[in-house]
Amino acid sequence: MHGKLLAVDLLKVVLFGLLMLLFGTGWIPADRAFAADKYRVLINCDLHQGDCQQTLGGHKVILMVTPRPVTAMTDLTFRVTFEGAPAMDKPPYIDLGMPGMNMGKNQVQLKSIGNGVYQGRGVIVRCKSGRRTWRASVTCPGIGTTDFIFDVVY
Ligand SMILES: [Cu+2]
Repeated sequence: MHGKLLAVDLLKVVLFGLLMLLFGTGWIPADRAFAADKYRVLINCDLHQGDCQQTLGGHKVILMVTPRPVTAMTDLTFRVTFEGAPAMDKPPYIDLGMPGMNMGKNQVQLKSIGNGVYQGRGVIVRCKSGRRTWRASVTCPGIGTTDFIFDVVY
């Protein structure tokens, strides 16, 4: 009786140790966090496949991020096209962040390359939670902001 109890306790300790080992390595929480990321339903854009479009102040706004697939901790080029090339007092910019999480300020400054096309470089960091849903908020001063929500490869 006593011996059996001890064996069960030992089994619990071993299982607990195994679990700690698996979770401690990091890949299980990251995987689980990705699967359980409720913000994935907000994704409105597949930047891995190509351009994404939104409407801002009656203008079509096209976002392109290269190289693809869009990967964290990589030097990325962000290109925003404003169809109709609306006049802007100041250049547009992009705020990179995650829905539901404060990731600190990460702003991409864009420069005009002509005909309503603006370009800049930036880096998307790897979220420690393992969640991969990111948001690029494109702000056009004097016109407004529109959000592109997309998956990032880690
Ligand atoms: Cu995060």
